[in-house]
Amino acid sequence: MIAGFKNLPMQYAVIMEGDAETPIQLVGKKVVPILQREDGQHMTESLEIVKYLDGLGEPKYAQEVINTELKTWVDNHLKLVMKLIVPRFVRVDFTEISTSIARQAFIERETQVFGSLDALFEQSDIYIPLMNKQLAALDQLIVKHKEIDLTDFILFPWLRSLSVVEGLQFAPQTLRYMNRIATAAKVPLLFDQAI
Ligand SMILES: N[C@@H](CCC(=O)N[C@@H](CS)C(=O)NCC(=O)O)C(=O)O
Repeated sequence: MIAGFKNLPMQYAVIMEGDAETPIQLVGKKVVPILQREDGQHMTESLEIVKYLDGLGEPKYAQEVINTELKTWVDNHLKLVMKLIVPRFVRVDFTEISTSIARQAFIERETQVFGSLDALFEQSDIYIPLMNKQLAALDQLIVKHKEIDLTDFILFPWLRSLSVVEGLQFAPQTLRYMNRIATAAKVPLLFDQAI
């Protein structure tokens, strides 16, 4: 998101799911994202990376202002969001799971946390109406959020993830917000892969 907002000349490399060796070599643990800076140092922690890259020039997009209502919305509904996105993420087309070995590694890692992902997918009929209710409530909060700040780096990724869920109803202001941020950050939504 931050690289897109700021038009930073980044080079991207995908660490395949299941590849522990590469991140451990770079930063000593199995984690993404990882930023290699121009000075050769590596950074982890997405929000720290955002703040570092934001500091490289004007204009600024990641001012340390957090809209607490939106942050609370995310915190309160993250478990529900995960129940909807995880059983779909293992099925769709992401580069980091584009080999059968990587996809299997992802399925195994998520199954350890969530149990049967097929069973979770089948429970969508229960979770989608619950999520729709919370998305309607979100619309009331999102209209009050005007400027881009650190909040958007917390909220938008989850809304983008939810765009992979067929049958969710994003309320009008939320949909407008998602399209606006996706365009400005050059991070496409997932509606075309929705299942
Ligand atoms: N707080 C960290 C969380 C990083 C994180 O949990 N990354 C996940 C993927 S989104 C991960 O690397 N999980 C370990 C794994 O893939 O084995 C951040 O925001 O960067």
